[in-house]
Amino acid sequence: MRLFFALEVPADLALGIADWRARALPLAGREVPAANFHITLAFIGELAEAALDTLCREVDAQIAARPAAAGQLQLDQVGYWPRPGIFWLGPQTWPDTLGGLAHKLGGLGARHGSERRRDRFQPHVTLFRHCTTPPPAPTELPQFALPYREFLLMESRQGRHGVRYAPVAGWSLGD
Ligand code: 3AM
Repeated sequence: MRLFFALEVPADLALGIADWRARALPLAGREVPAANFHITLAFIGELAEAALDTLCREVDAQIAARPAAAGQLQLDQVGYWPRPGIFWLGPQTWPDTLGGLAHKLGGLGARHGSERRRDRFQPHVTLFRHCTTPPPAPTELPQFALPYREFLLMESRQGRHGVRYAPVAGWSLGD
């Protein structure tokens, strides 16, 4: 199973973001379908199905030891990372608790063999992949509120019509 931890983008917000993308940005690279919008907290990579229970119990234990808080992100900036060729939408600031959660989940992933990320955590929704040049600034600035009360363990499945993400487990965040 190919897994990652993520915050879900609710369907109505995803449609709003896709509408804004169509209005405010030229087509750049490959458009990510609105149904696939998410905010990755930590990438786990390939995990044997037999190890899934262990991973979930480790997350339970982490959350019990240090509960992470629910919150809200203001998705108000866009960015471009030339190396993966990704154009994204994300917040300029975010709660330390969210960065802490991403760090903890990344640590659990590392225990299961995934590479620890070395770059700074920047929450983001990938809008376009395979961009070879930086897209121009949006003609309309983004301003989307993304409330989050839980995070999910997602499975990435390659289908005939592209990649699809399916939730495998979820954890509520405290107040
Ligand atoms: O949230 P985004 O779209 O930026 O790029 C992949 C996607 O991130 C990333 O995990 C998310 C779900 O697929 N990803 C894929 N392979 C990766 C890897 N080897 C990776 N992130 C880190 N290392």
